[in-house]
Amino acid sequence: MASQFESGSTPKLKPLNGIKVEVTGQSSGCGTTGGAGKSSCGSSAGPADMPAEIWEKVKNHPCYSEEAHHHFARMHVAVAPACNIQCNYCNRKYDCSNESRPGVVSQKLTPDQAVKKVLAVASQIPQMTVLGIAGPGDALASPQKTFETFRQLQEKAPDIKLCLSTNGLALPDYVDEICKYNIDHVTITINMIDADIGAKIYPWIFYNHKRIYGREAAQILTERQMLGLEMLTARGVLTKVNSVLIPGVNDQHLIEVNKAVKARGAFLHNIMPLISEAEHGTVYGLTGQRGPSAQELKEVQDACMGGANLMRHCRQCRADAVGLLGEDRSDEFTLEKVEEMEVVYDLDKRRAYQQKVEAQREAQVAAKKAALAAQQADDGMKVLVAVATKGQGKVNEHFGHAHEFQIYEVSATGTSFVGHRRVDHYCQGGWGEDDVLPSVVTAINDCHAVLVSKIGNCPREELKEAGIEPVDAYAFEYIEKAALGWFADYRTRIAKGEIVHKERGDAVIRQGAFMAA
Ligand code: CLF
Ligand code: SF4
Repeated sequence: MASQFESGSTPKLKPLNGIKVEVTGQSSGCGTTGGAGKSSCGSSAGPADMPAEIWEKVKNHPCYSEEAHHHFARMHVAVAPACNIQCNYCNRKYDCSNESRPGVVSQKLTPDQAVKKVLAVASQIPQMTVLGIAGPGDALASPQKTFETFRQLQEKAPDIKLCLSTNGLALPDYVDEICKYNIDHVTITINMIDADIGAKIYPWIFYNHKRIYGREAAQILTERQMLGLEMLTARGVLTKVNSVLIPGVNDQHLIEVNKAVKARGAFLHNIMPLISEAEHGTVYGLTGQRGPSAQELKEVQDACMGGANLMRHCRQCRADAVGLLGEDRSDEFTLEKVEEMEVVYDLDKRRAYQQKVEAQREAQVAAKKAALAAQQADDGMKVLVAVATKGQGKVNEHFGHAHEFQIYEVSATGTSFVGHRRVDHYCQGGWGEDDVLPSVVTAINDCHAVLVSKIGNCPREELKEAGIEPVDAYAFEYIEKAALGWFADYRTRIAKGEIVHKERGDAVIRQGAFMAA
């Protein structure tokens, strides 16, 4: 399939299966122009490197802008229970798309219930800017429920961006509807463009009223996905492609997928690790298909630099997630609780709050620029650091309270977000949990330092022994400023002969998330 189109700034798209598609308006976004495909663009860049109208669409979207994800929240409503394909990494007995916490029961909602919930969340969490429908099945396999929810929200909550996630099989049939309801952001999960590879990922699809198996199913799926992507691009809808990295199945192939989706106008490409714990009961889980290590994931992502812009801050959310990425406040908004809430959807209050957030975000960018200006000359050194944060772009979380660490690559030329690592809380009710510490060390084992707001003596010593420097000197500073400050100090200590720089090893991506959107 990769040979079906040519790379370059004006891709020539070969009709798929005899369907001729004219792609116009390809140049709306930086990821769609066939430019350099800078990784910063679309993930953290500002108006300087993208057209103003695209920046308007992405600047408050926590998934489409890495910078925004520190400040703005999203929520999902689980209105779409059915699915029209089977992925080997999914078992919806739990909660669609690889819910990794067996026993967690999400509430499936009617459109009316969903709208009520969105308004309740919007009134309590003013930084919630995006509503996504990401399952628990496929948003377009239950089109009435999905579009009825969007229709009502477009009227009742006009400042909330609408976002939809799909496997793409039904997508070409619903592009008009997507445009009709101003759904500006669509995610398509595309794991392959080669039906032989697809047959190892998808046992069947349900298409044109029948179940189709194996290679034939995968061929139809890839054609429909590419067609849907082209149609959305032609209509100016911002698209993100999610891919699940399955070692030995599609790892190297994802580089071809990246080129293919870029050529068809995808704005972002999000390569996520396979989650395949046996207890989830998925085909991959039961057959022992492993997920990638942190280094394997980063290698494929790095190999895609220069293609479609990359998203690396995905948290593989639940289909009913509420809050900042990596945070789950859905328990606060169960149907029962929403019923009892006084819901006041105050647009002015929401806007005022968001302006405050915007000012904070600008301060973060300014702090980063100042820290960069203070760096010594670049000698090519790059290291990873882990950061404990609970939002606002700051190092503001206690080591023992962190349920994830954000990983940044730091050099004299800047910082870039690499990913996050989930961990169990080290601190359990005031006491450090010794059993947990080794798993935290394994999760950030590729890092030279961990930046926290506070850390106790016991974990401090154990981290040092593992070769990871615990750092609380930058508590409550903006992350980039803190990381660059520590890096400058680290290099100074090396130059003075106080320490010796050593390479770090690989890290383990903890299984325990979810693959929707
Ligand atoms: Fe939801 Fe997806 Fe929209 Fe975001 S999630 S529908 S684009 S609002 Fe985001 Fe969650 Fe990753 Fe999805 S972090 S799983 S990419
Ligand atoms: Fe369907 Fe999503 Fe599950 Fe795949 S992961 S089978 S698309 S619900």
